[in-house]
Formats: sequence, structure tokens, C-alpha cells
Amino acid sequence: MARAFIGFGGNIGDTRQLITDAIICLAQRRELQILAKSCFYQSAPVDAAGGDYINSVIEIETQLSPYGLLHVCQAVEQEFGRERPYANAPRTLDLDILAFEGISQNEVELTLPHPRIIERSFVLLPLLEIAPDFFLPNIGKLQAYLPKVAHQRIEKLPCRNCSCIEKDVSTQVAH
Ligand code: PH2
Ligand code: MG
Ligand code: MG
Repeated sequence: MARAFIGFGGNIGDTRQLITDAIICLAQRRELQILAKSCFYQSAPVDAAGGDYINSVIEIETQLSPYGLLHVCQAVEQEFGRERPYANAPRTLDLDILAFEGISQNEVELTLPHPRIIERSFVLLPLLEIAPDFFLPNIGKLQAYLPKVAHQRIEKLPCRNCSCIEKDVSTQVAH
């Protein structure tokens, strides 16, 4: 069994619902278990056209190989209407394997860890929310890269599985 992180993103349609449904789809597969899920983040497009994206990250445990997991991710993208008219085109749903335990590879179809993890706040923030001490060989602690992406606009959206709502509720009670 290996642990892996998958990033989700999209900027066409009701992306929060699409990501939620895609995670349910993944959870139904016997070859993987979902260990953690970040909140949703609304982010400005980075090197891409179109409206704001919704992003999130999950941690899984799987008996699949990296390519096995890639094919599962691609099947889910297809199921949710992904089209690829040109590079970084607006999309309903993008699933990227960000890291796969024990694997470092640079292959055309799949580079691991994902080569742009540390350049993107929409990956770093949700990933660090569920794995605050995440560390990659040759890169180090991902926390250290947050200042470099601080200029990329991103907002964490309140969700049920984080403390944002609890804080709101206690504020309401206190008043
Ligand atoms: N994905 C890209 C390119 N740019 N920008 C944001 N904010 N979120 C994304 O998911 C994203 C992007 C290529 O996959
Ligand atoms: Mg992507
Ligand atoms: Mg992708």
C-alpha cells in the first residue's frame, strides 16, 4: 500500500459539486481508500484563461501503481465531461497526482512528484491543510515555499470538515 495525494481543480460549472461527486466516485473503488480531504479553495487562474478555479486536495492509500492511479484519475475526468481543446483550457474537472509515496520519476505521461507543486498556491494551501509537515526529497518542507506564492490570489471557502464553521458558530453564540 502506498499513500498518494491528488489535486482537483475546475472552472466550468458547479465545481464544488463536481469535486464532491468525483471524490465519492473514487471512494467507491476498492483499490483505494480516502484518508483526508481538504476544504475547497477559490483561486485566480495561474497561467490559464477563464474564471476563478475551485481547488482541493485529497490524501489516499492505494494498492494501485502510479500508472494504475493515473488511469483511474483520467477515467474520472472523462466521466465528468473533461475536454482538452488546448493546454490549460478551462475545464470541468482536472485530477492531478501530486505525489506518490516512494516514487520519483520523470516520464512523459507522468512526472512524480508533480513538477509544479511548489509554484502554485492552489496546490500548496490545500495540501498543507491536510499534511502540514509534508516533505519531499530534494525539495524539503513545502511550508517553506508559501512566501513565494503569496502573490497568487486564493481564498479558503468554509466547509464542514474544517474549523472555519465552528469558529463562525462560536462567534454567533458569543454575540
Ligand atoms: N490548473 C491549471 C492551470 N492553472 N489555476 C488555478 N487557479 N487552479 C488550477 O487548478 C489550475 C490553474 C492546469 O491544470
Ligand atoms: Mg492540473
Ligand atoms: Mg491534469
